[in-house]
Amino acid sequence: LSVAESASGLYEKLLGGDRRAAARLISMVERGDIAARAVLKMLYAHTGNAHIIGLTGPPGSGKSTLAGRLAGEYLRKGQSVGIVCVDPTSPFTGGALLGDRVRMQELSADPEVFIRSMGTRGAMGGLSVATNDVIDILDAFGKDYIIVETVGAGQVEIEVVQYVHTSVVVTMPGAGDEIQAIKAGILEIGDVFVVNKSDRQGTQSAVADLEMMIETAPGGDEVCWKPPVMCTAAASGEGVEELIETIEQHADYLRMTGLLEQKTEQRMKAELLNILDLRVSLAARKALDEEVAGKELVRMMVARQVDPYSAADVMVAYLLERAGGEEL
Ligand SMILES: Nc1nc2c(ncn2[C@@H]2O[C@H](COP(=O)(O)OP(=O)(O)OP(=O)(O)O)[C@@H](O)[C@H]2O)c(=O)[nH]1
Ligand SMILES: [Mg+2]
Repeated sequence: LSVAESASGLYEKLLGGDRRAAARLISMVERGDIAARAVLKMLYAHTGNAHIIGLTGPPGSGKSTLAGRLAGEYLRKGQSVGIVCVDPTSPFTGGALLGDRVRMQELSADPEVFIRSMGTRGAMGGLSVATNDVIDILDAFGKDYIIVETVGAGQVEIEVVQYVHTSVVVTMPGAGDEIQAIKAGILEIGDVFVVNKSDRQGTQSAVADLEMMIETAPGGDEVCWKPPVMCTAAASGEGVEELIETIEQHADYLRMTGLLEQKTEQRMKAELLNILDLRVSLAARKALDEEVAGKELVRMMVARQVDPYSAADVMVAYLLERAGGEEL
């Protein structure tokens, strides 16, 4: 089977609603198989219809449980859902779901839900690129909602939030340190805040803390959307319907204000930059590790005949020269 043949075959099947084709393509993306690119190129014209929801927040706050509940609720309303779990702290899982995500496993049997779990990839930036690819695949596959769960705080989380339309930050009562962490980084990126595990003590004070932070956040006055703080008990499903309504309101807000287009533009730019970062750095690494010209350059640096900046000039010119080729 030639690559071109299987690419268009896969493309046809995927658009025809073949789940296995979608799963196959996603696995290719997860493996970093560049043959996926040909299909992704064809699929792109069919993307842009899904509403993308991000779930971020401290470990154990209930993001996966909430994702499952949201998906269940959307299904009940006759809408289809894809779920992507991005976990930069775990090794590449090959799409397997972690053992504790029982409810997710249950859901994954439903043909209208599609769940994938993405772990760390070898290359820097690879996870962001792969995540974006999977979002595009699920979007082209016709999912109405795509839920992206990111585990753990940090750079990846903030990066992934660039790809979502509505960013939901999930925390829980009594997580004082976690709320501090939110204050430090995630406050700026939340469109909706959720205090999950509202069946536990301390829910009201967690809500008050968050509301206070939002109130005093810099720049808060100029925007029309004030991030609401909501309560859910994902375990029992309480508050999930209200959360869905709020997500809908945020989607309407984005559409009415033209912010949706702005967000999309931002996402496209980030997507392109991520791909470029990855490809350029991979090509540079390969040249330095394996090619005569690259090895020679390093040798000259060792001999103090070339400084790192001049070496970079040489390398950029070298890479640009063959930028039209397949390798970059
Ligand atoms: N009491 C209570 N427990 C909950 C609720 N929602 C989730 N949990 C429990 O909290 C634990 C963590 O839930 P997860 O959904 O795995 O949390 P998570 O944020 O996805 O966790 P990581 O992906 O590991 O960061 C599980 O044992 C859940 O059963 C809730 O509303 N109330
Ligand atoms: Mg989880």
